[in-house]
Amino acid sequence: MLQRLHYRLRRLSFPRLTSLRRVLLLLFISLVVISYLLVHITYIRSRKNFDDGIDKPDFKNKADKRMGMKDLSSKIDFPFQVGCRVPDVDAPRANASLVMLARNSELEDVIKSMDSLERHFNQWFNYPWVFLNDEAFDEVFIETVQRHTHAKCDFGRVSPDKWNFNPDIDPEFLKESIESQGDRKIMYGNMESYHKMCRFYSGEFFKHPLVRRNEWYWRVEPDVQFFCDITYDPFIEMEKHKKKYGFTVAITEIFYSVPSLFSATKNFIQERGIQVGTAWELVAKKYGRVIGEHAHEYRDYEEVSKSKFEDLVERNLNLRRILSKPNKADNDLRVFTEASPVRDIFEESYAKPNLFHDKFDDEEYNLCHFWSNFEIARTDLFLSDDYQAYFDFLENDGGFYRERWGDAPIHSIAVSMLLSREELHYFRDIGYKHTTMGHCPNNAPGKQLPYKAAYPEFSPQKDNSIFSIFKKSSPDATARNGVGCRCECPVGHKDYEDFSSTCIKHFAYVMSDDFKEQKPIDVDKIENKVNEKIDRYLKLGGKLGEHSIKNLQ
Ligand SMILES: Nc1nc2c(ncn2[C@@H]2O[C@H](COP(=O)(O)OP(=O)(O)OP(=O)(O)O)[C@@H](O)[C@H]2O)c(=O)[nH]1
Ligand SMILES: *[C@@H]1O[C@H](CO)[C@@H](O)[C@H](O)[C@H]1NC(C)=O
Ligand SMILES: [Mg+2]
Repeated sequence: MLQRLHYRLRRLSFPRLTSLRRVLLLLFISLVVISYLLVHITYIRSRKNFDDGIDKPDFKNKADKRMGMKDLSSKIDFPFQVGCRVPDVDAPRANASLVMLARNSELEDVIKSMDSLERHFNQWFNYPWVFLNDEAFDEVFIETVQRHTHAKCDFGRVSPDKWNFNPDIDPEFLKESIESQGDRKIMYGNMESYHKMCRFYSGEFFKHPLVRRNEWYWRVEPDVQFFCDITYDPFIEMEKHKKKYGFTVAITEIFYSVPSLFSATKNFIQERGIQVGTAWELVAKKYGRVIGEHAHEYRDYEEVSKSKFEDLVERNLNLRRILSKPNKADNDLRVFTEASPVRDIFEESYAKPNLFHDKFDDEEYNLCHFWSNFEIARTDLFLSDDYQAYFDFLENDGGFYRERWGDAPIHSIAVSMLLSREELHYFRDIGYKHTTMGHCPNNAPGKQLPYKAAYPEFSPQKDNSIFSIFKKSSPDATARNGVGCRCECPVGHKDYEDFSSTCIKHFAYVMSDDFKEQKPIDVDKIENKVNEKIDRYLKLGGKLGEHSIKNLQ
């Protein structure tokens, strides 16, 4: 056997090399070895920096205006832990499970998610896993999954009557509706199973005995990754801070998947007499705020800043004055159009085209939703009479097949409708990725601790391969406002906070200390104020429309 191997190797050996070639080959090999060592040392160094917790804030970064660099904390919501703590492995646990819906065929991706969550969190906390499937899990699935955790695993079957659409729906109509969404190229629109999955996660999920047996659930999906160590118990912290729903990523929904979800919701709110709370502004965009005699001139400008709005008022008032002058000179208008800094208003339109109207009572869905493939939430929130009535209402509406309503926008609209702002939580410190999108926070400067595995298979040596440096990079450990614990982000990671920031920006705004519910814009009042300023400007010798009077005291 060995001899044969030896023989084969000899046959493979190089032809005779000239001495020059030998030298070149030697040089090449030593180059490879040296660069290997260099990269390795840098890697170990960067790792050591984390472990020693010697990261120092670097204030030269102050100019960086990216969302990811901002402090998003407020009095009502902030990370439960900035940086690391020593996991309290003996503390009492919450009444909670980690829950994943999966098919037998997804085993590999299921394991990926499990390994990642076990490594970054559950090795210290040992929360039980629950797996759900609309078919029976096979032996291989059950055995393999159990080998990847020290915690208990339970396997549940979703019965056909809970998984399938109501048999009273005309099957022809159902088929046609779903197929037509494929024709219109709505992402996943023509996959019946996808519609069923969304419907399941919207309502039946919470009623499953293996979910409702717990006060809390952490939803996990196959093929997700965690980047930071979660060294505290998120359920216990949620409880302590009276939170009911937590997320890691908030992005905008594809409009065409939910064209009538919001108006259906508004119907439900009216029918059931729901009093929406302070969280409603997270999803509801309000229109019709402009009031006053000349309100019609400003309907499309509700969104512009206060100072731009005043520019508009000033322009209109100037125009009105010029046009009402008994002997107006051509010059009056010329000054106004050529020299005035408010001239650009003529060229620029602040009004966004409103092509898709889902408006109802002057409100519109802003399409923001919490990505529901990660959720840490109270089960009873979704088992409440109000939520279940909402689900039944949506079910009767038919949007789960007529359109492609996702469980993410439904959960998001529901928590915004039923909760107050204080009850929502952004797990900004949890680095997370599914498919192409994700979040990986900066590490908290000076608040890192050495990593200590709870089981040998998670010891750092196991993960010390030279190649891991090409897959991971530690995010800027000196960045301002970092919150993460030992985060290692994929090389080239683009954070959704920086690259798809509309919704998280809006969330941070609604949660901020100085957030106020949007008040009406009273044009009469603004006109009076601006008119006074124009009068004063003219008295000082100014010409109508010549300068913006904004900076006049
Ligand atoms: N058991 C079972 N699970 C399903 C079925 N359809 C979806 N799922 C589960 O639900 C998860 C989400 O479905 P996906 O099709 O991945 O939907 P998604 O995450 O919105 O889409 P991607 O971004 O493409 O991953 C899957 O990973 C499965 O675990 C199904 O028919 N049966
Ligand atoms: C966990 O919570 C569920 C649902 O609220 C409850 O029925 C159950 O008794 C609780 N279990 C324990 C051990 O407290
Ligand atoms: Mg998926």
